[in-house]
Amino acid sequence: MSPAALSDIKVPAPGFPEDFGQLTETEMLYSGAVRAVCTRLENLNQEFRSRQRRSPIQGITHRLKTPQSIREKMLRRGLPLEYEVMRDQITDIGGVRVICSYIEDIYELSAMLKRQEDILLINEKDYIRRPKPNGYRSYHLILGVPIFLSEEKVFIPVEVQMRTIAMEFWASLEHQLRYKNHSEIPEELRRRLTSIADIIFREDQEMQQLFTEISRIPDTKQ
Ligand code: 0O2
Repeated sequence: MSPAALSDIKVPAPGFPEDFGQLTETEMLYSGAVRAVCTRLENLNQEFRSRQRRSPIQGITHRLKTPQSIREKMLRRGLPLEYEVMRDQITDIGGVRVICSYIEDIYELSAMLKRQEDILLINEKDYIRRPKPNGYRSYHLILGVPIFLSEEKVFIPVEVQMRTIAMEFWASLEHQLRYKNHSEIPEELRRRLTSIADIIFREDQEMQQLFTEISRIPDTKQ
């Protein structure tokens, strides 16, 4: 995989999406890219399972950002509602979330994905080593995924979020709390949320340590 600038990514420009139901070309491109990433992850999981007799991936989910949510994000960032701007600036229209068993599985799987030569690495954010101030932890990759059309190859950006079961537990509840509560969450409650994220992370580290130690015990059953 080679690093790429977003400007290297070529996507046809059919117009700004009003509704993915009507805009089949945009939907087709992004959902094709998302499916391709899911398949590659499933293949890696299968290989891992056959070699090490365990699955590093507990679950994979995917989604396409709705046109309304794309619009809101662009307006929030003060961007003009134009297809080319959306294509170049909004890199999480196609999103894949990978829930892993252990922290090290995330790094191993992301390294395997990054080694795939035909995928471009557009961006990488390690919110596990450098969590967000609110405690959010996850490993984000923005990949440029090749899609072969009848006459050309285009690269479509897909955001891959990789996190442990514990990180997912925190992120999904925190997301719900933020969206449920339209008013600002008071500082004291935000501090408590951050402290829960830190506690959860220590448990993740403990589980990783336990796993590593148990893996070193010789297998007498063989
Ligand atoms: P949704 O509803 O999940 O689609 P940037 O301009 O790069 O700083 P961007 O594009 O938000 O900002 O990138 P970032 O920080 O990598 O976040 C991308 C996605 O990660 C978000 O998408 C969320 O899904 C998730 N995320 C980031 N920060 C948090 C957080 O504090 N809590 C939770 N629960 N999720 C987070 P969207 O578009 O914001 O939302």
